[in-house]
Amino acid sequence: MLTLASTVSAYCPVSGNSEYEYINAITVDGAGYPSGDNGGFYSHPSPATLSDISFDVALEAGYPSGQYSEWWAIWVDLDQSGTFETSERVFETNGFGLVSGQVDLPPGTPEGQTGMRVVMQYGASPSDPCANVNWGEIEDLTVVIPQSGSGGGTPPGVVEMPWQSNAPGTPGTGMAWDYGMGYHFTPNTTGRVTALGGFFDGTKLVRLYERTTETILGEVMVSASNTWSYVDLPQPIDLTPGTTYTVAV
Ligand SMILES: [Ca+2]
Ligand SMILES: [Ca+2]
Repeated sequence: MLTLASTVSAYCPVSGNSEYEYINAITVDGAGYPSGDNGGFYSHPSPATLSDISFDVALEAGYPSGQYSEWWAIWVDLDQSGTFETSERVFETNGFGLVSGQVDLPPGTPEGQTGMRVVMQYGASPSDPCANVNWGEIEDLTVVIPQSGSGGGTPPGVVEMPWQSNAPGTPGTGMAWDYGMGYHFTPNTTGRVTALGGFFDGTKLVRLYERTTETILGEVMVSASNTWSYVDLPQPIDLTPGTTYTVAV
C-alpha cells in the first residue's frame, strides 16, 4: 500500500492515561476504526466520509484488567475553525464496554473536511475538548461532512485521487502529472496545510504543488517504514477555495 496525505490543521494537544481503560475501537457511520491501547491519545490517519449529518457511532472501551463504566463525549469542529469549542460537543453517553448512539450535527453544518475528537474518561462526563484526562483515552478522526440534508451522495469538500502503485515517483520533469504516487484535491473552503506525509517504505521528498501552474508551494523529506509518517512544513500553506493542489513525490 502506498498513499500520501496532507494534514489540514492541528487541534489542541491532549493526553490521557490508559492504565485502566482505553479506547479500543470506534465505529463512525458504519466504518470501523480500531486502535487498541495507545497510551492515552491517538490520531487516526484515515478520514471518515459521512453519508449524512446524522450518523451512528459505536464506541468500545478496552480494559487491561477489570471493567469500569466510562463516560464518552464527541466534539466536531463544526465551523471548521481549526479549534474545538466547548459548544461543539455533539454527543455524550456512558456505560460499560461497547456503547452506541446517534450523532446529529446541527442543520446548516458546513460541508467539507474537519476534525472530530472522541474523549473517553472514567468518573465524569468530559466537558472540555482540550483537557487532559486522568483515566482514559482521547482519539482524533478527520470527518468529511456532506451537504446538510442531502442524505448522502454529495461530493465531499476534498476530492482525493489515490495512487496506483508503489512506484518511486518522478516529479519535477515534464510534469503534466504523470506522477508515480500522489493525489490532487480541490478545497471548497479556506484552510491551511501544516504538514505533508505518507504511508510508504523509505525516504521521499513529498511536495505540495499548485496543480495548474505546477508551482512547488512546499516540500518536506519524509522517512517511513510502512507506517503513516508526517513532517511539519517550515511554513503553513494557506489554501484558496476552488484551486486544485497536488501532493506528490
Ligand atoms: Ca485507542
Ligand atoms: Ca470550531
